[in-house]
This record gives sequence, structure tokens and C-alpha cells, in this order.
Amino acid sequence: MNLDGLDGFTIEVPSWAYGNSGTRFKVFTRPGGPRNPYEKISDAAQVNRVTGLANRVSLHIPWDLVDDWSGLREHADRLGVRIGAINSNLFQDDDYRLGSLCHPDAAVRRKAIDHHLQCLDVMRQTGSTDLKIWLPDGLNYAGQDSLRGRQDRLAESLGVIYGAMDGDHRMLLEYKFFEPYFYSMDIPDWGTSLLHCLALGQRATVVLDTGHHAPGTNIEFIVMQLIRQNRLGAFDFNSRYYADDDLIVGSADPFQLFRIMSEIVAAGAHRPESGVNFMLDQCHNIEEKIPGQIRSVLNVESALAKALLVDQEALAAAQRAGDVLGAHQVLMDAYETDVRSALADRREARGLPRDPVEAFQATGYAQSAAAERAGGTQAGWGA
Ligand code: LRH
Ligand code: MN
Repeated sequence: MNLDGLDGFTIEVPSWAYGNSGTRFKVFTRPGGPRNPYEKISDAAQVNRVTGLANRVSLHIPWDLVDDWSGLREHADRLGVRIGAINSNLFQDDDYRLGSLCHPDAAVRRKAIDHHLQCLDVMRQTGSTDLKIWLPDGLNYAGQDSLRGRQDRLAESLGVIYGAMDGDHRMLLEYKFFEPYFYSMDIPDWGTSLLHCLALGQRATVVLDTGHHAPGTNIEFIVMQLIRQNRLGAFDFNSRYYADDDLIVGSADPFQLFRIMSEIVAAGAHRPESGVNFMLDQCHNIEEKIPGQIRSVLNVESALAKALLVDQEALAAAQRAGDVLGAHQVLMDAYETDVRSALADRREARGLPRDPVEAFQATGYAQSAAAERAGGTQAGWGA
């Protein structure tokens, strides 16, 4: 089984997956939860330690604000990880009730723009190059505001932010079809994000969050089309049954994840030089967070391994011949291949544990963290 295609493949993990999270009904707390960005990065580094796959940690501003960015950077460095994408936050400020970058009031738009200029400064200090913008703006009632007017204001606001970026900076523009607004979202789909990116410039690309589509959406088609436009900047991987559930990627629909990775492999976009940032965006509301992240990283690796096993020549031949079932079977053969022991062998060959979750449990890290972190306020959504 040739899995050389996995060489150099890495996944970025989100700092917020290690803090407390929940739903509107309950945010569960667990002993040993991180209390600050240093402890979040320490927890995230445990994932890379046992998988060798997760060498970057995304941060969220202001949740991960610190006084000394070089201190945090050195802390990450000592743990063998580096700071990845910087996420802005436009969804927790009363001033943004009617919008932020799309708001009718220029002063509110300016405030939202300045928040991104602050994020760019954070990037300069952390060595990050990806500015990730999820736009939560939207409307709840028809007629509440001008759909066209909001797009024009958005384009202007994004133009100011893009103009303030350094030459090595990228903008990652994330779309979402609903929530926190329910009549319209101002960037509801890949097409709207792409249109804004094309208007901004080459360093504006689309983020595809696998939980941000209407049920039944063929997500791998969108992946193919964004790669075709050379505008697939990043993934926010997770899985869902109904809405933006942010569950462990591949847990709800492993076959969908495989189909997505098959489009990635077909285009060679799994290779580091493709520039696609493979990130997780998840919350572990009830399960242990570090093992949950380890499981997630392994699910993505497994889906990629299976996609690498697709016999591309046989597939192309069957497709050319119009052999419907033959072509489908080529894909299913790869999907139904058990890659677990080959991946364990590959880890062992690299000095990594065959069973990363078991290896993590054996470190006793969670217990010592719980002992060390007694007292203080645990970090979590909004804290
Ligand atoms: C919005 C989102 C976005 C992040 C947030 C944590 O639903 O997917 O990527 O800012 O989750
Ligand atoms: Mn996301």
C-alpha cells in the first residue's frame, strides 16, 4: 500500500477546541481545562506529539489575546508547534447586532475594520500569514436592510482590510448558509465568498467549513470548483447531522469526507505546495478534548490515505468507457480498504505510537494538567 502521498501533509488544530464549549442549553466544564492561550497551545501540542500531523494551532482574537506575543510564540516553538491562522471575531459585540463589515453605519464598519487591522498586527508578531474572516453578518426579516447595499458595503470594508495586508498575508473568507441570522447571511455560500475574493485579489481565498452548507449539498463539487478557480484557501473540518454541529470530522459521514479528499487528491491539493490549509474547527462538548482532537486528525489522515488508494487510471478508463458501476466500484474499493494497520506501521516507522489515543492516555498529561490547573477561570467560548 503506497501512502507516500501523506508525506508533508499536516492539519491545523483550533485553540478553541481545548476550552469549554457547548450549546445554548449548556456549556459543560471539565477539570483540567486550559485557562489561557499558553495552556491551550500546550494541550494542542499533545496532538502533534502522538500523531506528528498537527504542527500548527489557529488562534481566535480576542479569545487568545496575550500581552507578550513573542513569549507565546516561543512557548509554541518549545512544544514543536507554530501559530497558524488568526481568526477575527465579529459575533460577540453588541455594536454588531445589525452587522459589522456590512453595517449601515460607517462608524460601526470602521470599528470592525480596525479589529482586522489589529489581527494583522497579531499576525506580524506571531509570524502567521493567514487572516481568517468568518462574517456572521445577516438579516432576520425580509426588508430589514438592502441586500444589495450590504454587499456594496461589505466589498468596500474587505477592500480596506485587504489593502492593509502585507505581501505574504492571505485572506481566508469563510461562508455559512445560516446562523446567527435566519433570513439571509451576507456571505451565505461559496459563490458569494468567491465573488468577493475575485474582486479583492489573488491573496483572497475561500474557506470551506464542512458544517456550513444546506443539508444534501454536494460539498466535494464545491471543493473541485474552488480548486479549479485556484481559490480554495482552507478547510474548516468537522461533521454534522443537522446544523453547524461542529462534531468530530468524519464521525457523522466518513464517506463524505472520503469523497472530499478524493477531489483533493485528484487535483494534487493534498500536497503542501498547494497552499490549501487543512484545519479543524470543532467543539468537544461532552467528550475528552485532546483525545477528540487526536481522533479527528486521524480521521482526516485515514480519509486521505483511502483517497490516495483510488486507482486513478482504472477510474479514468471506466469513466471514458461510460462504465457507471465500474467507475463507482473503483472509488468504493479504495473507500472500503482498511488502512488502519498500514497507518500504524507508518507511524511506527517515524517513531510515533501505533495507537496515538492510547499513547496520549498513557502520558498521564490530562491528570497532571487537572492537578496543576486547579483554580483560575477556565477558557471557553466567549471567555
Ligand atoms: C463559525 C465558525 C468560524 C469560527 C467559529 C469558531 O461558525 O465556523 O470558523 O470563527 O466557528
Ligand atoms: Mn468554521
